[in-house]
Amino acid sequence: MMAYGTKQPEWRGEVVPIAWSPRAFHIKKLLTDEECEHIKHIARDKLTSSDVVNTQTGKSEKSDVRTSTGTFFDKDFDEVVTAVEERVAMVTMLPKANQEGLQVLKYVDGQKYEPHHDYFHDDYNKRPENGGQRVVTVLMYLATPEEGGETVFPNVDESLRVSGEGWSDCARQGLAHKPVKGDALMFYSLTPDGKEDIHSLHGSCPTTKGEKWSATLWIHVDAFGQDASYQLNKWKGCADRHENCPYWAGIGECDKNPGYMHSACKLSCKRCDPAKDKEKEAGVQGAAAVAGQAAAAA
Ligand SMILES: O=C(O)CCC(=O)C(=O)O
Repeated sequence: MMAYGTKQPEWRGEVVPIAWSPRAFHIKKLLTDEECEHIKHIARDKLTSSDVVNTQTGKSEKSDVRTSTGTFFDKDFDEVVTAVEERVAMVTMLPKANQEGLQVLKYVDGQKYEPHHDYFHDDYNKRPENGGQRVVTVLMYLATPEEGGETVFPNVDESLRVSGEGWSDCARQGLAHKPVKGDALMFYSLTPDGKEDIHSLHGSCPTTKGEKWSATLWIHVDAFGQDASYQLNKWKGCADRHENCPYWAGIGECDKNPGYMHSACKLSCKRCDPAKDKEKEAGVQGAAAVAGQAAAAA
């Protein structure tokens, strides 16, 4: 059990390991009752039927594998959403810039989400401007359903399967976790050495009585969306944007991990020429000076 009580006095929850394959943790009391109610309130009028990502094209589309309704929020949508995003950054020890916007889902009357991986199978969604691959998911429960709605991991060792009364048939197909309002489930889509973890296959069992509400934050290996554009633009020239680039390049990462390295470590991977960059910059400044003189003369 990990407690953050002494280092993070503002948060009194706990992180309890559930399994190591997949790497999954139960986060107790991540959200307050008021935060759960607030997020449901702002989501309620925006819910539409949920889409899935086509693994071939990377585009969103409707599908029978996911029958819930849901909606997305921009980052920092309001004070409560910002507070939740910051708490998740603290607990996962990954920057808020690497998070996607919050997704809220509602399941009733047997609605479910068939098992799937959260990591991307296509190149488009894991391009550097998108923060690369998803590394971890934090699934926050905003309500406690009366029956069903467990999050299930079917691709696990037999010994991890749940059994007995109190679990739905679907949950008994694997390692399962019951949604409890305010708690969260955190699991990694990548193994510690950065490979896609097939054991992170997971789904939502049918919610057969009551309502299940969840709020998901997917966290990437690098900055996502606007945060990524900002960082990439900041380093548009022939430069590295991480201090470890020379080291990574030295151990062969430019060839092993070109998707990230060729964009983030352009200089160390020799993907550009700093001398040409300087010439280009001088050219732009020279042109600006000439334009300035012309304007002054006019
Ligand atoms: O709601 C759940 O338990 C699962 C949700 C899920 O799998 C997802 O949003 O990727």
